[in-house]
Amino acid sequence: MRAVLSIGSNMDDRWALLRGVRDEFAAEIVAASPVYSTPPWGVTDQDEFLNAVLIVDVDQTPLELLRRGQRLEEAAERVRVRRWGPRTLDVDVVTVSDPEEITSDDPVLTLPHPHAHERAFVLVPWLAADPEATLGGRGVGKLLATLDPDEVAGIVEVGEL
Ligand code: PH2
Ligand code: MG
Ligand code: MG
Repeated sequence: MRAVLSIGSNMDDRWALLRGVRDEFAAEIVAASPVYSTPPWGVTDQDEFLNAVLIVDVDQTPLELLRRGQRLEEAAERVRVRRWGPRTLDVDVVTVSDPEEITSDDPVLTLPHPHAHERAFVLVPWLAADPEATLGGRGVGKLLATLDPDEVAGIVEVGEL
């Protein structure tokens, strides 16, 4: 199956943490976005994030992929302090396709990610990794056009993953 992963960090060595995820999936990556500096979304009194998107082909179930991401979060000594708060590493499964996009209302792994469509820090990197990307049947470029232009403009490319 193919999956879109949104990865983010706003604590410790953010570049090394994101590159650790890239290394974990090295053999399975189909496309990777650049890295972006992004203002914190949701809880705004925290440091800027680095965000990127990886598109991977994995021979796993969605839940196995989620656990794999969570193991990377644990290895980064991620502590869940508060919802949407600071984190060393976040690995979110945005969509899974096999080959059609899978939907799931399982609270452990809701697919597609329930906030992806409204987050410029997910959609901008995703579109860079895959200009043809769709989410729930809608083009990611079209979804981006529905967001606040200031929010989109805040997503600034800062280098390669
Ligand atoms: N993740 C969150 C909450 N807010 N803001 C940015 N810019 N990037 C993130 O990855 C992020 C966030 C919850 O996972
Ligand atoms: Mg998240
Ligand atoms: Mg998460």
